[in-house]
Amino acid sequence: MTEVPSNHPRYHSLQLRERLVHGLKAGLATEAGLLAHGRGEAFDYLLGEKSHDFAAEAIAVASALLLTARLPVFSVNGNSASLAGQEINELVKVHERMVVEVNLFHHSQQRSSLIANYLRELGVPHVVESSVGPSVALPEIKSARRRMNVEGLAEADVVLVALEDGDRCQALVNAGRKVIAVDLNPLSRTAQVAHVSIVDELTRVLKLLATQLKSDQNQTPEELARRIAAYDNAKILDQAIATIRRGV
Ligand code: PTJ
Repeated sequence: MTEVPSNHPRYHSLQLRERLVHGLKAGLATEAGLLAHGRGEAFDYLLGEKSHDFAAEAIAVASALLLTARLPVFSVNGNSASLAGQEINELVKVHERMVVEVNLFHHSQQRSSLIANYLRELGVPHVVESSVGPSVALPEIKSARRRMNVEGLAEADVVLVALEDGDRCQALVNAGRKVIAVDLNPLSRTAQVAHVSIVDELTRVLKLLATQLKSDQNQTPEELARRIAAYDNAKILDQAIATIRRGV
């Protein structure tokens, strides 16, 4: 790993790059994942590489949805695992009912199992793979990604996706799931079709979400439901786009 001096002005961004390169070498991520990361970096640069109020508002609603869900599932791919394995582990520790399901765009069984085992070794308690064990097909999707594990996505009512492709996000919405998406690009189809779009960088989001879940644990279901009902995702996306325009 390249040593990034901690006083470098873009230390965090460069560290994330190193995490992804390491993930690629370890077989967790793909070469295409590097390109997806570069796109994310560009949007993060325009957003000032910091979390904004529109992300905080979306995170508060995400927390309410995840806490009131019957079965919350976090759909994890190679980039998410490489960038944020530790943050995923910390998140599920504060919301123990959350299932982590490995679901890949560029599917190979070897990589899926490698990611699942990597997360288990970090301490994530409930990891399943879309491609292992009984599953149900997600309508509209033709590739291997259509599989939904019966212990996870098949039964989920609330799904957290990160760095997701638009087709699958749309298919999950059409299949009745409440979808929370983490995506730095507010114009992406994923961000546009999700119910709650968190326009912010994944590792920052997961830390903020863990803190929010902790502080919401004693909120009443009525208060959480009020928060969800008052939320307007179109307004959040507009604010993110306006912030990028100002950044330019
Ligand atoms: O591991 P696999 O095979 O499942 O593949 C995963 C990738 C990410 C390669 C695949 O899902 C993909 O190609 O994704 P896209 O369609 O390029 O979408 C990725 C989106 O995530 C883009 O809108 C990026 O701007 C955004 N993004 C990239 N890095 C981050 C991010 N958003 C938040 N945090 C990031 N670190």
